Amino acid sequence: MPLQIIRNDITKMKVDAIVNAANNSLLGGGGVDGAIHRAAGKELLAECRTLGGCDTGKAKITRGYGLDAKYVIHTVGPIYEDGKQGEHELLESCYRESLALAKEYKCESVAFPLISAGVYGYPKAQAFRVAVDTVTEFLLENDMLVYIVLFGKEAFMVSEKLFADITEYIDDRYVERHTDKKLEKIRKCAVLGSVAKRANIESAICEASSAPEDLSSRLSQIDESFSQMLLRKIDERGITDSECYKRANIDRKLFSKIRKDVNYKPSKPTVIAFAIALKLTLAETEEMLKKAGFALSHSNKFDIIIEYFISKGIFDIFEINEVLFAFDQSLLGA
Ligand code: AR6
Repeated sequence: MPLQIIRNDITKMKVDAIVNAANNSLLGGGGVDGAIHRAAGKELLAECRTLGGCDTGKAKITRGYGLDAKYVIHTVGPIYEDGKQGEHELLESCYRESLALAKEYKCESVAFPLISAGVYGYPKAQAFRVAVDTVTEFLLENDMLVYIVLFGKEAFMVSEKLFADITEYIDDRYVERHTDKKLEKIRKCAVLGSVAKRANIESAICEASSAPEDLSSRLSQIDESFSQMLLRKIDERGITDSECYKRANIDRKLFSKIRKDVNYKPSKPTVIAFAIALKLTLAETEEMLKKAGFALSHSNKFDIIIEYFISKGIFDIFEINEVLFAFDQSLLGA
């Protein structure tokens, strides 16, 4: 099941468990720790007192009390010095140990803040990378919905170089279209054209329905559906269904719905998520989008960002989602 990156206050998350960036005493503090204790109430501190503290890189679990979450998993991140004191391994361990506890307590959903990325000084972009990589590795073997919750304006994770490249790519394709009056006119004509086209299609449908003997032969000519195309591509790529939906950051249940329903109508981000998982070319992506009634256009940033990654042959859905997130666009997958 998938990884979601969202912007929120973690104390507001309706999940089975939220993770707390605690200290070795487990007796509360500032930052997210303070916010969680305030929202959960005094009983949380009372239970924490019974735990005997926690080592750095380890995790302990309590109930959630006043929170919407059933549990709080308290983990202690490393204090960042210079990156050479085992900080990376300790931080990875925080995520692994927390996820293992969540699994043991049969949590289906869990939300993490960026451990160590506040008072403990871990550079935010690096802390984010560790979070995404460790959670992704866990999700390859386990079914769980994991949120990485960013707070306030934390949208720093995309490297400056990548950010600049994509901004330029967007500018080249998007701004030009929207500032050039001639092109705008052409675009409007195209829209009118498509209205006319639709009118033709509608009249064709009317004709078809007024001639029922013709209808079944017309219907038999309908193209392969989205779901059929998806399953065919999975076979052609020689990957398993689960490899495909995991790479697409798609929930197993949604995948089996698509598998069972030949006429399933997916959303645009879902189609693109599968296109990325299957490493389709731009032309193949367009073809798959068409099956679901969509297209890529240069008049929105989401499409241009997707086009950027596909044309560069970068098919890491989490990397793409980081960028989409940084540009305030919908994310791919569930
Ligand atoms: N929801 C989500 N994220 C938050 C929230 C919130 N309500 N509040 C802060 N963050 P920090 P650490 C983000 O300092 O670096 C405590 O005093 C914040 O922007 O809370 O692991 C403990 O008791 C940052 O990205 O935790 C320890 O002594 C991230 O949460 C020490 O701080 C972690 O920031 C732990 O330091």
